Amino acid sequence: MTRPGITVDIVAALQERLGSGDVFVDGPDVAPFMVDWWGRAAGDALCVVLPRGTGDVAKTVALCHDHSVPIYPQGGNTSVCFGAVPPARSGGIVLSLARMDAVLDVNPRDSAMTVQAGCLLAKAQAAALEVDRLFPLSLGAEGSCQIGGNIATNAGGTGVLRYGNMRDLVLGLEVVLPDGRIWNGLRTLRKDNSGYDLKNLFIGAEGTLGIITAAALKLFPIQPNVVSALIALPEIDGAVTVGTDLGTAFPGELTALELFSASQLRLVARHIANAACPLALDSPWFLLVDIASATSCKVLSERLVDRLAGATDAGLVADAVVAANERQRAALWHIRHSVTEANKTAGMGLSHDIAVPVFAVPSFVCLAGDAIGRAFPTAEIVIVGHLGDGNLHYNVMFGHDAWARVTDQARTRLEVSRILYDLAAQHRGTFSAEHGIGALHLEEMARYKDPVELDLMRTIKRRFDPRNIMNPFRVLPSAGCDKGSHL
Ligand code: FAD
Ligand code: LAC
Ligand code: ZN
Repeated sequence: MTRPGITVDIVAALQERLGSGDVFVDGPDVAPFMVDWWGRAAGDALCVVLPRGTGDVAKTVALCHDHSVPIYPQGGNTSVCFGAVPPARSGGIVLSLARMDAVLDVNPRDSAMTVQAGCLLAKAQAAALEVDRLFPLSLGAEGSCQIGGNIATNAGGTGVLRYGNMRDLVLGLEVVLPDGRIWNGLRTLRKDNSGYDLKNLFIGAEGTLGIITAAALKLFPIQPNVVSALIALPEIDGAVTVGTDLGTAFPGELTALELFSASQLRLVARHIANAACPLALDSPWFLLVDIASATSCKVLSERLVDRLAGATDAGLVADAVVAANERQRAALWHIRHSVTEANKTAGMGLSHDIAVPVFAVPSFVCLAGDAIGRAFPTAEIVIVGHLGDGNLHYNVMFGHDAWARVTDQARTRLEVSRILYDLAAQHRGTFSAEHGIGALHLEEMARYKDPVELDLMRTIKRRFDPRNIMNPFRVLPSAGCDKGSHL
């Protein structure tokens, strides 16, 4: 990328404005910022800036704006679609929020907390618990991902069914705009109809419209009793029926409804310590459910067992285990939260993050299984998903050796994704449910997005960031371009 506007030594100018201790140029301090979580995308940058506060972010952005230097915002760098690392020869800077990790305020009387964007998700959860409140976003990367990254990707995870995704949990934001101005929208109001709801533009924008520096978040009462169960099912159709039935039987109490294929549980057991499935893996499908309530665990368990007995009599359930204590419950969730790590270790997983309406999940799974099986008979289909949200992580797995033997890997990737994304589109679904676009799905944006929607998005981007310095060539494909990852 050529940026004719760069006339100053931007690194020296940043070091002068911020201090050299906040601007890293090379060496081991810099390397981790350049490689994505999968280890599949690597780029480079002029430097990595680690601001200590919003003022530092604003100074950095203003300087980059004046000289048209691209900025690649980075949170915990757990993006699974190459969104947080710069491309090769980026000519830009990485701006990491890692040092801005403070919990600024936790107010149980307002059911709200305010944190800096670099606050780890796990730290925010713990701060809420300290005042007897719940911050309900939960996902496998919670020990490494940051609130700013969660907001920028509108993260989902396992609590969406009950609490919504990140967009539903944000009350207010502070954002440094692409020209260096600070927008302070850090309010905890539940109601504010005074004009456009600007915060929603930045949520899910993946750093293309500005840098989130702080956020006000919603807190919830803690449900004191939680019962978890793992359920084996002979049919995917039955999984949807059982899930819907549990939603009806436990209104407002069913907080998680997670789906696994048996192949996924086998893979986790093989690659992750202490993650063996407590049920025999001779059924094709499994559900992990959480039911959380003020009702006692004993009563919840009895109601759940009753309901599952009915489903077993109807032939919908093959087997089930209800966790008898907190240790068993944690063991079930350890399995769930280990899937991504296990899949990364297992081989080359071509992973897809599709969503379709919940009722259409069985049709999607059957048609996709047939099509992938025909086209790639040696690949293994490994599925984990947030069934309650119609969101499947559909992995087509090749062993490391098998993948090395694939002669045209790019073509294979494309063929696999085309099958799955075309089918998702036919089911009125999406090719990106919760992981975002990053640099990975630009081609799909061009192919599957309504042209009117794309046009509106480009208009917003141009208005906010006319110099195209904020995470350029992420999220939006260049006009007229229907391919190319810009990595
Ligand atoms: P990064 O990866 O650093 O960045 C993500 C994007 O946001 C990039 O475009 C970056 O430029 C931008 N960004 C980061 N911080 C800011 C900021 N302060 N201001 C503006 N832009 C910013 N996602 C789900 O939705 N559900 C899951 O269940 C889930 N599970 C996961 C499990 C594992 C093991 C892993 C590795 C990832 C998982 N993810 C999941 C994907 C990922 O989106 C989330 O981990 C998380 O939301 C990303 O946060 P981060 O701080 O790591 O952001
Ligand atoms: C999960 C990630 C992959 O649900 O989104 O585990
Ligand atoms: Zn997920």
